Amino acid sequence: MDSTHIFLSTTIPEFYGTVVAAQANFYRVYLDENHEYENYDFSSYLLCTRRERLKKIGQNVMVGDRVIIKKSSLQDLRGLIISVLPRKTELSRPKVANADQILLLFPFKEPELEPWQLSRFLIKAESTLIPLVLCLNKADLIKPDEQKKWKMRLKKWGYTPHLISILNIQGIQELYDCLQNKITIFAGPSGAGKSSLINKLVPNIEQRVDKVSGKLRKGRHTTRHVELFRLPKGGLVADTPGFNQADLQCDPRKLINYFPEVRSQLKQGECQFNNCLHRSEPNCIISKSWERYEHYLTILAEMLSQKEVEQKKKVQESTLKLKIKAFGKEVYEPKLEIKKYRRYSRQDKNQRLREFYKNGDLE
Ligand SMILES: Nc1nc2c(ncn2[C@@H]2O[C@H](COP(=O)(O)OP(=O)(O)O)[C@@H](O)[C@H]2O)c(=O)[nH]1
Ligand SMILES: [Mg+2]
Ligand SMILES: [Zn+2]
Repeated sequence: MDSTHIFLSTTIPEFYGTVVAAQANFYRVYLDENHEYENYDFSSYLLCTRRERLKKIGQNVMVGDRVIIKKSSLQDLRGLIISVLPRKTELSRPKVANADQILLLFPFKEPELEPWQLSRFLIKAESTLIPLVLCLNKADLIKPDEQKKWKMRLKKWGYTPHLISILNIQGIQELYDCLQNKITIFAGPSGAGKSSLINKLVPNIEQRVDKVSGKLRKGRHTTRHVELFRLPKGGLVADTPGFNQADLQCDPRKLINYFPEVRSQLKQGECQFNNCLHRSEPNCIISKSWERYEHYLTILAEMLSQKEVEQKKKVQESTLKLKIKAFGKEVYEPKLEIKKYRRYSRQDKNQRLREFYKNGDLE
């Protein structure tokens, strides 16, 4: 080892960075700029592993995590993740930490904008409690007055959507501004234009764009791994293969909170019953005359029957035990079947041996 190397390795401080991709035990990390190192090229990514101690304490590293990195030399494009900073938010599907907002992208046409499907995606996104940006794409395929009608309608739903066309570059700059210096997760049905939008916003990447084809005119999912892409002027975006409206799941009592058009009513008072589901209970403060009230009732019924099925399962599957993990997270874990899996402790073994000799029997 030459003297400059020793000099560097003892003086290189820790760097801060963001994990943009993860695969097996390797992490791609993008470092924050550090003005002490004027000549260092902060545009390149580091390939990192995580410190052994993090594994031992069960600290996982997620895409989106803010991390502290140790490097052995300034030039080396590798690094070691020595700690993970506390997360602001955590999404499970896709597994992303610190998302600032979800951008829900829907097309006006191809496939046709469908209120019920849009509503489900909106509720799913709202249930994450991460701020939501609604964006309607392919504005080139419908007339301006139709666009306006949708805008008015969605205003009544509590949203101010961005109307864009990736094809005509309509509304892209305004959208770009709202993505700056934030981590944004793109969600929406396949065929909406998520990959096309990422291609437009991030230079030099070629996300596969699905051909809208087949009888259903639905694009296929081609995006698999979650990866954050850097916007030229700051900010990170990711596509989401896993964000699906079909797996909507929430506490029936919380469902009403995911409808912004009535959320304010909840702040103005209280229903007579604190477990009110806002159907036909007496002295309920939620009005019944809003367009999506039907959606609310249908999804509520779905959530209630889901809950019922779950509760039945819980009773039946007494082979599961409930474990309360960090932050009060409830996790069901299988009880180990004693005969098959449980290892006997040494004390147990000795006891069994003693009994074996005492009884003189052979198993
Ligand atoms: N007419 C029109 N087509 C678009 C627009 N944006 C995307 N598309 C098309 O919509 C299809 C699906 O796009 P893609 O980006 O793969 O959608 P994803 O499934 O959400 O990733 C492709 O054929 C795109 O060329 C647009 O603004 N206008
Ligand atoms: Mg795609
Ligand atoms: Zn009520």
